[in-house]
Amino acid sequence: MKKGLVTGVTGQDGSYLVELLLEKGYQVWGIMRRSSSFHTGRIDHLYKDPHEHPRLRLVYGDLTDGSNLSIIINEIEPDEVYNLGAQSHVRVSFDMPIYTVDTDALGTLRLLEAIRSCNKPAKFYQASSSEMYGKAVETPQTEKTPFYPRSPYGCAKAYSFWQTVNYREAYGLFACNGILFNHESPRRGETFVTRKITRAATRIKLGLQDKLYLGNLDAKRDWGFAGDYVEAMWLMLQQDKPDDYVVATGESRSVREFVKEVFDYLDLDWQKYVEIDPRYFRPTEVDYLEGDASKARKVLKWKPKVTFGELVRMMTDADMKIAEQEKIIKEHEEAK
Ligand code: NAP
Ligand code: F7E
Repeated sequence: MKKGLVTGVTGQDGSYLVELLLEKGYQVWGIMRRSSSFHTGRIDHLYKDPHEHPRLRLVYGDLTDGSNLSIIINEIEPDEVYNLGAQSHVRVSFDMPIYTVDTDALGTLRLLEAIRSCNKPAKFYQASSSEMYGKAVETPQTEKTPFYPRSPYGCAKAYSFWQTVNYREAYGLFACNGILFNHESPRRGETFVTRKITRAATRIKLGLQDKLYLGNLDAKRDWGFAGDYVEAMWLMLQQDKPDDYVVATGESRSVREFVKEVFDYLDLDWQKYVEIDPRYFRPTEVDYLEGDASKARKVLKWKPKVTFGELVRMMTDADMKIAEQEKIIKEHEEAK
């Protein structure tokens, strides 16, 4: 049985990747940070009943603690390591640049070092990001497009990208970068723009909220579905040779278009509810990203299955269910 180790197991992608690895018959270990409150909501359905999924185990660890990572890797001796753990919020990375770099850049290096010093080094997947293209020098972006990061997050991810390439070339590690463009789902963190919009719009529809405050509506992103993208991660580690791949839909839309699509679906006029709050602007913005995933399509035989419209409806429907529950609770409280 193959052994997979996932950092960032409690995050959006971690949850979809664990589902995929379990489906494929892996024994999976997830590295989880210690927290004062529960934060396993995205994987509870996989983990809560250990009889149902005895092949998923969680261990405490942190990308800022190299000795802990070494111990975990040496004990488990995984066949594949997926490094999905990160301080993944671009806006927050301007507020916490040192922590972001410690986790997202040095954290990767700590993990690579732990793998390199193992008797049987694992295959390695690095969660690289389209944020590395930043102020993009060409459109669409491919594996050959030079990086121009525009945030501490983007800079940290560019560092990790090159460390991954260098460990492959210097030590022969089977190490791959997936350069993933934005991918969303009903499990997306609520402060990323897509989920913020679907949460607010469904609450507005049910009278639970009056306004939605956003920043730059002109930014354009290539948005796909997280469930499709974790499949590309796995495929990279099943190839004969390690390499780097762009994973994207090839279609780019503005934040404004995303807002309109969601509000139209709910039969609401978005202009009545959306207001601009400069607090959400970034010191340096990434204006326009659009990926060219031809290489992944050709070599990995990967392609996205969920369309933009389907993604919007999937997220809005899921958030409508949450809003409906919130409304019941609110009415219950008011009736007391
Ligand atoms: P996410 O939902 O924010 O999940 C991040 C995960 O990393 C969480 O499990 C978090 O744990 C964990 N983490 C944070 N700091 C850590 C630390 N110091 N040590 C160990 N774990 C830590 O992000 P995601 O959307 O799933 O993204 C997964 C990865 O892909 C990230 O590396 C992200 O930067 C990258 N990426 C994402 C996208 C995208 O569009 N989603 C695109 C390109 C690349 P807690 O639950 O405890 O917070
Ligand atoms: O912002 C604009 C904002 O925070 C998208 C991460 O997963 O994808 C993600 O990073 C755009 C930006 O994602 C609000 O200025 C407007 O232009 O949803 P986001 P991101 O910054 O693209 C990449 C690929 C990653 O790797 C990251 O880990 O939307 N925007 N108004 C807003 N953004 C937020 N968050 N909130 C707003 O109110």
